Amino acid sequence: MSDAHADTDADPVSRVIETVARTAPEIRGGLAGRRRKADEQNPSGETQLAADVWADRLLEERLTAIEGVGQFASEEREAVVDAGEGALAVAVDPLDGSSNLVSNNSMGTVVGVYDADLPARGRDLVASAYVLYGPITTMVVARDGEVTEYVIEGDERRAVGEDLTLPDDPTVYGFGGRVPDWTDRFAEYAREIERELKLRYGGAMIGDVNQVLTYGGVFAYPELESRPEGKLRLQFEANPIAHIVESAGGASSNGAESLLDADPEGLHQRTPMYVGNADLVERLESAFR
Ligand code: AHM
Ligand code: MG
Repeated sequence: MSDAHADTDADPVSRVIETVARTAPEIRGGLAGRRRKADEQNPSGETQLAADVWADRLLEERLTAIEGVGQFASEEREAVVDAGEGALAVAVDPLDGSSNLVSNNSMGTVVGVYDADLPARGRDLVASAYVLYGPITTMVVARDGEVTEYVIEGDERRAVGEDLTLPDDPTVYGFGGRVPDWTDRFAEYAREIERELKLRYGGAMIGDVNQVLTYGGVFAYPELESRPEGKLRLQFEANPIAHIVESAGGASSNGAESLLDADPEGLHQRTPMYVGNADLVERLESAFR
């Protein structure tokens, strides 16, 4: 990788980011042949695709080899993997939105680098990133309060947007779950938002969040009647995305407080998730109060 070859001396956080960037084209390159179901379920009880299992193994092998990484955990495996000595814990969703692989739509890889043992609070994140496998492969990284977007082409990673912030004038929203399953208080909020913004929902959190980062707006996978805890997982999905969105000047919430302040109860714990422009997230919280 052009900016990663010198990475033997890089700090471990940079090495994690570089390793994910280097692995992304490989993950992408192997998707075409891995659209079938994998006769297994992940710890959240969802059917895995061959691609989920494969991306998980690639990332595990490479990220656990990094000096300074002591723990590795993934949405696709039950327990935390002991990676030896090291203060950092890396949590990944190897292929977010992988059901989109069947219909050939966007997907992503999500990474959270925590300076604490897992499960950890979002405030313990020292960096977070996602890769978006869209028409092109991009990577968004949050570190030290700054968000950078890169284009990944072959073994090159080129910064295309520095110090990204959410546009002030939001235009898009994307809400998951079936409308009849929404709680009354969320449905009421959604009705207001629908009048102001336009719907952009693709079924992969990373694709939908990237639209919010690009155009401004709000993404939610809300509390549901059938599942008050929502669908997305705190360690692998909600925390890293909240960290990125907050670093870009936006806000996050679980309905009551910033996702980054939520105390983790378990590795695969789910949480309702609301992220986007600060005023839109504040309106959600005040509607819920
Ligand atoms: P996954 O990580 O198992 O792919 O699940 C997460 C995905 C998110 O990307 C997306 O926001 C959500 O599940 C969509 O769920 P649904 O298909 O139920 O609308
Ligand atoms: Mg996911």
